[in-house]
Amino acid sequence: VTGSAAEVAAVLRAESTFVLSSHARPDGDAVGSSLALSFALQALGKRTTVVLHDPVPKPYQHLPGVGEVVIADGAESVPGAAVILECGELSRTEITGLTRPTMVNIDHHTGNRLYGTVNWFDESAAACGELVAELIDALGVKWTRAIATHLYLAISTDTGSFRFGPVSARTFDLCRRIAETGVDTSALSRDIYDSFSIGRVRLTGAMLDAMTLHHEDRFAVLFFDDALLSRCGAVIDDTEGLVNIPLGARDVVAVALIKQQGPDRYRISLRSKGQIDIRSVAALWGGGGHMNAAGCTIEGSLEVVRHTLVTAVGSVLNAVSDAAGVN
Ligand SMILES: [Mn+2]
Repeated sequence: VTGSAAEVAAVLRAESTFVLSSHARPDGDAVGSSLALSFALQALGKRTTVVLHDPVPKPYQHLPGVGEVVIADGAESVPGAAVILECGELSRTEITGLTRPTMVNIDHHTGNRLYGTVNWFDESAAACGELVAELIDALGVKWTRAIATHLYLAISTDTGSFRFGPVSARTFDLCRRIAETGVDTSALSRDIYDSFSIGRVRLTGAMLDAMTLHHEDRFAVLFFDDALLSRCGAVIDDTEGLVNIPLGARDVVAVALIKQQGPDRYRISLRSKGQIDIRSVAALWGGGGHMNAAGCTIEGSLEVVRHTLVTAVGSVLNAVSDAAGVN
């Protein structure tokens, strides 16, 4: 752990205007952490602007404050101290103009580069939203329903509904307090998880139909490209979270989702269960993330990319089997 909620709170109290940002292609933790903190700073009478590189995913668009999020490539025209949430390095924002005299970095990703003028990094947090919750307490701001809604979005999505990552007593204590604000967490969960398009449902079927299995069904590989998206009537937003589906099979302990980004260029999302360190696979190609969720970009033909991934994941699976004393 680097830094603390108290240290960050002292820095934030001294400023009056803020630009908050998070990573490109924002997920629930990026959106929830940014907006929860934005509402808390506003409660202290401060001016805030949330700037993201890409639109908020559709299932979260009706949540409070999302309509005021600025989508832009640059934040030069937005005044104030910068607060960067949920980014291992500043470049993950894909936004220029965020380097400021006061730049706060709050994150839980292993390998955070500590690029802020103030850094608070804690990889024991199940979501960046857990750190934001502590920070809001340190700022002395009462949790409103809007704040609690965004904290729940962050925590629920980053843990896959409390199934993975370092879910702890802290996680559930925060959720107890979220429920106490009057947020209807089951209605919110239906909004978050059951509001997909029919294109998404069709795409799920097509991708699973073409799924390949390797290493005695322990490793599943999914693939999509623009042609498959359009054939299913789906858009890129519809692919969020699909990488987790094969983990629903008892035998599957690791998944790669290969997304074609251009000729011979593929974005890889990786997931794993338990002690399978999938981040070590992403790191082979300069990627990053967490032990059970990581990503990287690989160049080459699809068949070569698939083959190298199968080999790399095989080594990780064997290492875990060896450590467990089985073959
Ligand atoms: Mn996160």
